[in-house]
Amino acid sequence: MSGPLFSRLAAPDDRPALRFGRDVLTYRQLARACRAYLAGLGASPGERVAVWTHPCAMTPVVLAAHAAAGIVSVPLDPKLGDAARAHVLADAAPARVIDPRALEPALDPSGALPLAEVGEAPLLVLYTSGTTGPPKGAVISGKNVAFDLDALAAAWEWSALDTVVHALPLFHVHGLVLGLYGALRAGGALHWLERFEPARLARALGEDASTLLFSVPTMVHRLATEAEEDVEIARALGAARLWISGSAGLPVREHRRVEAATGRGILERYGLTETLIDCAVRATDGPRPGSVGRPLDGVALRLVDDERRPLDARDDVTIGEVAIRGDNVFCGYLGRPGATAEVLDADGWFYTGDLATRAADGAIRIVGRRSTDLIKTGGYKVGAGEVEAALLEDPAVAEVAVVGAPDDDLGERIVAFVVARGEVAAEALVERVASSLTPHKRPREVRFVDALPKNAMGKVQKRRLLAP
Ligand code: MCA
Ligand code: AMP
Repeated sequence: MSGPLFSRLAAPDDRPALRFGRDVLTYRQLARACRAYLAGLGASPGERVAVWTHPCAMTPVVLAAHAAAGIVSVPLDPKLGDAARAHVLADAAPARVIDPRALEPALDPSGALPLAEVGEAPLLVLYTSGTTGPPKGAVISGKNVAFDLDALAAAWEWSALDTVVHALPLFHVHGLVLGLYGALRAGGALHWLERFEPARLARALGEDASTLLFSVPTMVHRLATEAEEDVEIARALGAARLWISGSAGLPVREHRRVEAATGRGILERYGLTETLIDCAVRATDGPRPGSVGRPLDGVALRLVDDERRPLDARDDVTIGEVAIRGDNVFCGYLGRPGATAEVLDADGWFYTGDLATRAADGAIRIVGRRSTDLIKTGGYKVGAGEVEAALLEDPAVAEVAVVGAPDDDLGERIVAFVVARGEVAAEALVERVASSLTPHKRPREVRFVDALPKNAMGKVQKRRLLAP
């Protein structure tokens, strides 16, 4: 794999590259905006620069400029709370922290954009939650990104004619790597919406001839509800060339609702921050509700048992943990060789923690997760441990157990079971998590209990908390 990540920026023309609100940047304008920004930044390739990913026009410009020039981005959730921000900034130790809202958009007409060659060097540090402890920085290389995007382009017949439309945050793989980098690597455009509103998303789909709609299941659920009530929205959703869902499982029920309301289907794909995207239903195969499709070309996938021994079954029944090997697998967790060794073995296999079955044709069905301590809510991964630690900061909280309860809208809803040792309001606990971690990690429900169910070893039995 060689050449620049975004080859259209090497010979920029007047095709649209980025659209945000009323702002449209062509490739020529994007190249000039990147050049002006990079000249002011003065950072060298390989340097780590953190970016507050505020929903503003300069955020994708800054992130594209870094990726093009080989500067390592550390994208930050703009709603990060105090404790989480202190952790990430100490852990990543970026040379600079950029707030794109403070940048003057400028176009520099002189010279060419300095474009880095795609290689093994890091391009991104993405913070992702584990079962315990604070989030870890997953180090992703340029090769990881380029390989994965090219495999996805093949799977979706993704080309320069396509405009990606999404309302996802730019501090995770989905919105950033697939949405922004993917659109630019294909030589097409990204239309980024600053917030998720079904009617605006539907309108945006009507503004370009060939669109790819990227969504998480919570968005699909809400779009289906709107489409059932509004024929214009249904028609707009029906007109997208492809509608993709990922970041969490899309219930078959939601596939059916969308099909009934819009007459079209949704393609699912599956991945993780550490591996980028691993499996996708192919555009040529059409929708396959309940399945995330076959591994991408060049991605090796195994199902393994509890001892990490490969299972050969292709019966769509036998369940194993998904393990992945390929150029898409990350470089490791920043500064954490021990944590990296737990998930990445000496042969290059990455153990995902996801449980799945495999059909005769290799298509994968994700059926669960090894740990009850990882929660996917609204497509965001949240570690029960980090929420529990935040709640235990409250002196009135004696004990706490955080779990993900099934939720029609969010997939899973964060529920905190709290044993209190004094007066404390549920709202105060919710606010504590929102302000120390980030709002999407806040419990949606707090249940005060006299005691937590424990086994003979004194370990909290979370599955019993969830039992009806
Ligand atoms: C609410 N808000 C608060 C509080 N409560 N602010 C401060 N304190 C509080 N206590 C604010 C929120 O910040 C937000 O502000 C607004 O109120 C609504 O928040 P909320 O109810 O949390 O939002 P929601 O309606 O539940 O959001 C649903 C969503 C969101 C839009 C679907 O969950 C989302 O964007 N999900 C995308 C996740 C994603 O990109 N995952 C990819 C991970 P405001 O309205 O201003 O924002 S990458 C990955 O998983 C892999 C690689 C993969 O496969 O993709
Ligand atoms: P993250 O660490 O935020 O990148 O989340 C990765 C996790 O999201 C995976 O380990 C899966 O549990 C989940 N995930 C992503 N896409 C899908 C999907 N299409 N179906 C089921 N789970 C998914």
